[in-house]
Amino acid sequence: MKFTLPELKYALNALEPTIDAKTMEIHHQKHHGTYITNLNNALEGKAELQDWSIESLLKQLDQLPEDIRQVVRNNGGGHYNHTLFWEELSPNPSEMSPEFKAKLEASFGSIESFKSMFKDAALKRFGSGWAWLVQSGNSLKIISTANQDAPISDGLNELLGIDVWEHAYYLNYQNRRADYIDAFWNIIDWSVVEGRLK
Ligand code: MN3
Repeated sequence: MKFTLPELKYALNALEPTIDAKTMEIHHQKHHGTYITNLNNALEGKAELQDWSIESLLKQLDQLPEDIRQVVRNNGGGHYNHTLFWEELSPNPSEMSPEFKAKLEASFGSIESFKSMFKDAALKRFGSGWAWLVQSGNSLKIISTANQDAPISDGLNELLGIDVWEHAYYLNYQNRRADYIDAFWNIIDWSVVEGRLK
C-alpha cells in the first residue's frame, strides 16, 4: 500500500489566529508529506507488508524487519499522529457532549483539572513529542510520547493529541509553548474526539 497525504477539510488559514496559515502549510505539506515519503520508501520492496494498514504497522513494530523498524516507528508514527491531529481540529468546532464532559470529570475531577493536567504533560515533554488524552480499557489517561511515537503502539486508543514539536507553533508563538497549548482548546472538534471512543 502506498500511503498518501490526507487532504485537510478546511483552508490553510481557517484555524487562524490559533494556528497561522504558513505554519499549517509547512506542517501539512512538508513535515507530514516527508513522513509519508520516508514511510513509502521504507516499505518499497517489502512485498509481505504491502497490505498492512498504518495501524497494523504501528501495533506490531516488533514484527517488522529490523532494518526498517525504526524508520516505520518514526515516519509511520508521524503519518498516523498528524492524520489524527488534522481531523480533530476545526474552525467551527462542536462542543463537548454532556456525556463526554461527565466522563472527563469522573476521570480528572473537573474539566479545568483535565485541561491543566493535559497542559502540564504537553509543557513537560522535553524536546519534541506529543501529549495525549488516551483510552486504556475503560479509563481515560493523559500521557505524553517522545518524537513521533504513537500511543497505539502501546495498545492505547488516542482520543486527543497535541503536537508540541516546535514546527507546530514556532512561527507564531516562538518559545511560548504554553500560549499555543492554551489557544489549542479553541479549535478542538469534540465530536471527533468523542467519536474515537471504543
Ligand atoms: Mn508535527
